[in-house]
Amino acid sequence: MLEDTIIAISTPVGYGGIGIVRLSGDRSLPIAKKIFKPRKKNTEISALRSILGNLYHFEQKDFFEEAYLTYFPKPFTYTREDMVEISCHGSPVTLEEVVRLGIKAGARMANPGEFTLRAYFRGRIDILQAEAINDLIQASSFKQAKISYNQIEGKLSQRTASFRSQIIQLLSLIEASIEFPEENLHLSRKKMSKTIEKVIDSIKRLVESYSLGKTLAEGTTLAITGRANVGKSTLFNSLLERERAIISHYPGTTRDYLKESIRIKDSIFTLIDMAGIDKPVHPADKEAIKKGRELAAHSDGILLLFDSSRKESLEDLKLINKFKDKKMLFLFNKIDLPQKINKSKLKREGKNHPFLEISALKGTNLEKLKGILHQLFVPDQRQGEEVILHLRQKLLFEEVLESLLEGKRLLEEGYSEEVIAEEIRKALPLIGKLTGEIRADEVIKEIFNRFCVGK
Ligand SMILES: Nc1nc2c(ncn2[C@@H]2O[C@H](COP(=O)(O)OP(=O)(O)OP(=O)(O)O)[C@@H](O)[C@H]2O)c(=O)[nH]1
Ligand SMILES: [Mg+2]
Repeated sequence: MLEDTIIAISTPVGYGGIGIVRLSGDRSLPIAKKIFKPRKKNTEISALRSILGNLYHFEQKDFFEEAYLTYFPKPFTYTREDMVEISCHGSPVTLEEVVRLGIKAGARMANPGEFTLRAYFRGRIDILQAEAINDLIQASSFKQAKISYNQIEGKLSQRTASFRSQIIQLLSLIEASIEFPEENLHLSRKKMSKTIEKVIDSIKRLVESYSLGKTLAEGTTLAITGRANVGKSTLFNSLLERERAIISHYPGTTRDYLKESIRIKDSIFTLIDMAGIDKPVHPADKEAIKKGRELAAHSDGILLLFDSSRKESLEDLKLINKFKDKKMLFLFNKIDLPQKINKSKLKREGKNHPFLEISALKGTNLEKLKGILHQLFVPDQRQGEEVILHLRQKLLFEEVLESLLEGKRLLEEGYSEEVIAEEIRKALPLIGKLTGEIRADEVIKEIFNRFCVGK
């Protein structure tokens, strides 16, 4: 597998100003030379320089495109192998023909993420860095892209390595006291306890950073719910700044749900507009209401709308109760009209849920609403601290944490050093799994399958 020379289009599918075909492996240059001919006859292809030339069709025996070729000799390349990049116009048919000819000349079509997989197999990057490369490419905000860039540079890997060395240090401290029990036992126990607490604290913070990581990577899903006719679709459209949903003064206008995303500052919010949760009138309402309840229950948060130009009803109270355990913001809509709703009663019913008065129609307080949404749903990033973006990483760090916490407990309860050491040592293979030092084929397959071909 690793001996093959691989080839793929590295630029996105579709038409573009420029398209790039990449090769990696020992035969990259000889294969590329069959397709690419320098414009100036007898030009030596020197390393790390773009050379102008033409693409040669060795089956049809003629030229078909202008191109630049750049040769990157190993070992200081993306994959640590010899690499070649051919850039020409971003025409899908031409690029595909280049790949086809490359394969005819001895290359193999690359699998998704195989260039990066090679960088990992050849030890240039670890799994944390490989994950970060894909994160950077698919980042939904600049903030997330910057976090991923730092991880590609190795910040998270270094942090993880420092946990490992602190744990090893701790183990040697414990082992020393097994071997020389006559040394000041009390003192060393205190020292052990301090060291372990320090590591626990840093790992805890890292685990906590996942809530920000998840928000940045996946965005926040908000369900706009409330009774029929309260102005859900009007709010949905106003936040999107376009007429996406149909609005009418008849209750029951929206039946199928609508889902669209907006960006607030550095984060993506996916808004769901849905049918009003009310007494069904039409047979289709029943299904729509059921769907609405489900969507609301699975969202990250709820915008519960009330029509404040009308008296509150039992249905409003039911809705508050139904979602009281979720992150929820009360929105008193239609404040441009004479107010009839008993806001304090509803607020009391909702206990700690924040609220805001808006007019979805006139746009009153919508900027404020965006600010509150960001504040409520996007956790803060601690200055200079790493953020983890993957559940895989979070779960493994949590396991590390568990074994350290258990070690700490055993230490405090006066268990023998052997027992404590055995518990703490469990953390080491977990760290190996995190960085990919311990290779789990399933995990690797899953990670690299998320990549595009050509990366
Ligand atoms: N005056 C005023 N009218 C509003 C406001 N928001 C919505 N409306 C009106 O209320 C009516 C219902 O609005 P929609 O956005 O369709 O309400 P909905 O909650 O989506 O209704 P359903 O889809 O039927 O559940 C329309 O006539 C809107 O113009 C507001 O802030 N002020
Ligand atoms: Mg609607």
